[in-house]
Amino acid sequence: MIPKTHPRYASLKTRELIAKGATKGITSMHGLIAQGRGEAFDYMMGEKTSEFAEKSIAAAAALLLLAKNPVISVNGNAAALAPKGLVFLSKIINAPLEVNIFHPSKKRELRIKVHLEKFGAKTVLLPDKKYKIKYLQSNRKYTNSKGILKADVVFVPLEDGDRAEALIKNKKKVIAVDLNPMSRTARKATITIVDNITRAMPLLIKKIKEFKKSGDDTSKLKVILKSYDNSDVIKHSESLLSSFCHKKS
Ligand code: PTJ
Repeated sequence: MIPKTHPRYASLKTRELIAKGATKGITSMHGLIAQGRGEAFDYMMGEKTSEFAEKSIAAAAALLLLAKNPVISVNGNAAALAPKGLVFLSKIINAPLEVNIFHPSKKRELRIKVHLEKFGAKTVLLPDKKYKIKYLQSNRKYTNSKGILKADVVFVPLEDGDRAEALIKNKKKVIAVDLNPMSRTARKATITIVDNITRAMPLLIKKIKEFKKSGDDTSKLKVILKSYDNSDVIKHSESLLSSFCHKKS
């Protein structure tokens, strides 16, 4: 058991979730390495949500509420770290969850689906080899015709490489959650939330609830989106990283 007084309590609890995910066969072994990389960036950014991440979260909430066919893409890491939040998000914006994994495994896809259903998910779509998105070679190209294939906005929490770019080329808007502001995903996404998924999910849900409660009309949400500049968020997140390096030298 990790004592709550441990200075790295939150980080160690997150590690525990990923390790459990791997033991249950939800998260791939590679997912443990991805988590380690994320932890390093999180450490350098002070393990808290920056004001720039908060801006991205507000813009993401606006975009999800304005979307006609939003879809939440789930991989092995996201399923282990934030199942409750992902399921809740799918309910409040009325969007399906779609399993989409990089390291191919039919068994793992099914396990992720069952895992999300245990957390109350109503619709969990699985990729279908009949439907592919263009400009992508990896296993991530397979989609569901009721999900990512027809989506206008795809929520993509923590993943590798080139799918964000491919989704954009397929005329979709992409919301990424990625602790590495230098990653291809972070740079190519429409909106990049540079934050740990474990912190970003509750904040995103809170923002969506806030917008819904205040009855914000679409024009107000559109203003939020119009004034949002993703390259500025990336720039400031990188500055945060470099200021950490300067502090230590
Ligand atoms: O389940 P699969 O097969 O789809 O595989 C999923 C992983 C994550 C293993 C796969 O997509 C992968 O290899 O990803 P990468 O290339 O390691 O990229 C993951 C990105 O997520 C990196 O930029 C990490 O910094 C970032 N990251 C890791 N943990 C977190 C994170 N971002 C937000 N919150 C985290 N907890």
